[in-house]
Amino acid sequence: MANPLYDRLFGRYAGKTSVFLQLPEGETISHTAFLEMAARYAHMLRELGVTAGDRVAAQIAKSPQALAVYAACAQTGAVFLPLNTAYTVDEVAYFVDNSGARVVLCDARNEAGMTPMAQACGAALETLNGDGSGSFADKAAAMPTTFETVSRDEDDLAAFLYTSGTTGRSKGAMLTQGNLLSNSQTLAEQWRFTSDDVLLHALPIFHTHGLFVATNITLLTGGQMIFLPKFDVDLIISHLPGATAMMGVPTFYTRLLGDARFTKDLTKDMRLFVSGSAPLLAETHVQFEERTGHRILERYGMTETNMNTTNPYDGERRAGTVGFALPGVEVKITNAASGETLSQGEIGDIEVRGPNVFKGYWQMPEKTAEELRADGFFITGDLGRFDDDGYLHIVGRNKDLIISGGYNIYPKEVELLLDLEDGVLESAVIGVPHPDFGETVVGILVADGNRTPDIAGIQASIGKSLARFKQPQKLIVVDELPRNTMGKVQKNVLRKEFGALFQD
Ligand code: MCA
Ligand code: AMP
Repeated sequence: MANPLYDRLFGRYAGKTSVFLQLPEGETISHTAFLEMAARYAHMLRELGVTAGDRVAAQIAKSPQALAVYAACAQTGAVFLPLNTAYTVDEVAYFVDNSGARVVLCDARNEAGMTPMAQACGAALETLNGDGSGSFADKAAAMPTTFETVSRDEDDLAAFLYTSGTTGRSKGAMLTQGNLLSNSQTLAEQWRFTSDDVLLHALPIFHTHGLFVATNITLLTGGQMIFLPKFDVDLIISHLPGATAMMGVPTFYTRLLGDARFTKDLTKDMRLFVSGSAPLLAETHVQFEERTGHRILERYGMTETNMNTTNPYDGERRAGTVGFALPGVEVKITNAASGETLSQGEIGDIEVRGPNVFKGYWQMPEKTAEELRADGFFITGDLGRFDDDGYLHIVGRNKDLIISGGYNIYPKEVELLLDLEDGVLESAVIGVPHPDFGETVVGILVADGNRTPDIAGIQASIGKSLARFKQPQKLIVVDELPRNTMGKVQKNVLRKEFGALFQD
């Protein structure tokens, strides 16, 4: 009876008392204690009716317990569906309904708001809080500390991660055990992770970066994680001396550079800083090296594909590039419409194929067919080119996407809500440069002529259904939107006009 994901990430530590997690206050959690917690949770999932292939949705704070839910899903063969804690009940309702989740885990503070939604979707609702308390943990305490692992194979689904689309409707990216394992194995080798590593973990664990890259690599190689509840400069500074590696989005590094305590001496025992999820400015690269002597290693990935390319561990880490295709991963630059591969140096669509590429979007065969070719190449929606030395440069996006502090916002989703507001004829949502988040969201409105849009009222109204990070930081009323001869809104013109809004 085999279950590659569980066996290779978790089961291998059976009986091992070595430290797995260090918590900010100094407490540690051993591999054995973690496995026992996961086994109890696996029993709980079974009690709640979960069988192999069922979806378990979790909108819970980052904690060792939240990680044990992931392990419990692997052990029971359930599909883990982690959700951003910033999502509103409306947003969560869509994911629970669309995925057909059998169980929903939420923070007790959100229980009242989530109950009608869970009932309507026919899902069992339990609570699990950031401090480890909650109905799920309470009931699990009475369960046995071992669980017979459910047999699965590499082609079975391990997780759904929802990613929005240009239509504004989120799609559940189906990731298999093999997708996750092959990618973390390759990354661990490329980035030289061993059991001696201590990873300073400050990313959320509801996205690929914090869960499937940072956590899976550590589990695969037997190191430890200093597991912080979130990114906080003071916490990072106090824990850096005990760490060997850190992974982050560019905002982590610009915030650290903004603090005088972040010095060469503080980072002297570190061997690796990785950046991804959004473009790292070349100037951040330079400043970081000047300050610490370390060169950030930038890599490129997506929810649908895990990681695709990386700068080299040894050799030049070239600023403004995302390096080379990972071993086993093919990357090509194409004319996406014709599918034809372009010549070296030309700018085109980045397409990717390999064991890392997902199975498709849950119950959306037509969307899957639009982006995943029959020959296995996935059309990323990113635009790039290879330079003379083969480094991949991401030069733009062929998709209308804003990345703010590493979180993705699809303008269409925000525009659909803005268009429903009183006094609004139409809207265009754009991303503009922001010193902290890289990009931030701005909404451009055209009044319908009947009444002047009430900006504060609109902000409050969309805030009821839209996560805070997706809400426009500014709403601006204009007479009309610039359009091309085809009638399409020219967002590049808007981005140029409003591009300096947040510049110092
Ligand atoms: C928080 N806020 C944000 C963001 N985060 N607004 C815009 N964009 C954000 N990313 C809001 C809060 O709701 C709050 O609103 C205000 O900003 C200030 O909050 P603050 O305390 O400063 O924020 P924070 O808690 O420090 O969070 C910033 C952060 C965090 C540390 C950059 O967003 C973060 O951890 N980002 C990482 C995301 C990530 O892991 N991405 C990987 C995706 P108010 O004050 O008004 O209430 S995976 C992926 O993309 C692919 C696969 C890949 O390649 O990795
Ligand atoms: P997500 O859908 O959250 O997985 O976001 C994936 C997108 O993040 C990619 O399609 C890219 O547009 C962007 N991305 C990830 N890593 C990088 C990077 N190193 N540089 C530029 N963009 C990146």
